[in-house]
Amino acid sequence: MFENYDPREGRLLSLLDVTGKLAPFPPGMPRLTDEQALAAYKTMVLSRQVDEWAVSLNRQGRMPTYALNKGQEANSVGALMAVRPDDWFVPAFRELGGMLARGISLKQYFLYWYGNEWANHMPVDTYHMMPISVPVGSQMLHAVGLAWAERYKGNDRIAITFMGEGASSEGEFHEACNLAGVWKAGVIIYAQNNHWSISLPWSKQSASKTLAEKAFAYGFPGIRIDGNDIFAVYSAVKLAADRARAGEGPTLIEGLTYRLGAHTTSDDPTKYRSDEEVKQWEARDPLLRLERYLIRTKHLTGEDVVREREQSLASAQAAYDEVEREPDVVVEDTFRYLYLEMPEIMQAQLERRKA
Ligand SMILES: Cc1ncc(C[n+]2csc(CCOP(=O)(O)OP(=O)(O)O)c2C)c(N)n1
Repeated sequence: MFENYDPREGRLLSLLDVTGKLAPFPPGMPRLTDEQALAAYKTMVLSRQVDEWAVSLNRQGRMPTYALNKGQEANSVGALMAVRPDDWFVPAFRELGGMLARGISLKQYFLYWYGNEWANHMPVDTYHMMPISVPVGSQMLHAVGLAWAERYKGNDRIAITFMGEGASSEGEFHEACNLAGVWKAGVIIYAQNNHWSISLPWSKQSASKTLAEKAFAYGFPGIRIDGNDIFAVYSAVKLAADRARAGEGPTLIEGLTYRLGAHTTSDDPTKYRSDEEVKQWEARDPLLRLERYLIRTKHLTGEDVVREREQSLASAQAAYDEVEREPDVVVEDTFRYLYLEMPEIMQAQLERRKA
């Protein structure tokens, strides 16, 4: 199937247009059902409301720096719905929707951005998720290792990892792709190409036309998809997951998307990108596209939309209030859990911090 969408020939998988109309599915293409689409919509609304509330909390002085997901929701929500709940989920830091699809609570998510180390104490056998990874690029290698380990143990579990397009400039991206190809690891590397690495555009990250085409040099397929189209995301990831589970190896998926908000609450994107560009992408908002589809197919009414937004905002507010009632964040916790035994250099840092 991937041969039909070779990025080197300028092909792109897109199924849902901006008016919410779904194209006929090519034979054999897995399809997100309408029931799943409605569930995805609810998760995306929640993700959007959480994001907007987080920015508001930051402006109120109640939330430290926060990384926004707004506009990118379809990528991780669609992807997580296309893998099994026990497949490894190895995120970067812009996969709130995927975390919600995996069943992570809002409180757990907010604890992380509040700076509480307990956010990373997640029962691994329940969520099969690695902690959020802020060091750009480091997580892809973990995913390849996990996928390979599962194969070694004779299991059919696979791994899916996320990255931004800027992370392809890191050495770890090369190392992860190279090993994944050599080992035929059951891994899906999902790059959310939101066009900007903070203020740096793709044209300054790479001379390659597409990110997806880099996969071919490592000996596995790469595909470019409309990352603001949840149907395309689901189909591509399901195909890649089936491939990985069958022992056929990795896939690199480049989801074309856009972060409609700032890089983080500390960033001002008006300094480096134009209003026209933002407007163009607002018209391709993944949430509105799905909403139009669900209204068109009578799975959703205008009243449902308002109710869903209100309930999601109320959940976000309640979850953060709960986080603020937790005992104070302990500085030592930041140091305590990285290594089984704290190396000397970290001990010295901790002493300095305490002083
Ligand atoms: C190794 C490393 N270098 C630099 C940073 C600072 N930093 C945080 S996000 C970011 C840009 C990442 O861009 P991209 O990979 O495209 O992901 P996006 O933020 O667009 O989702 C940078 C440089 C970091 N966190 N880690």
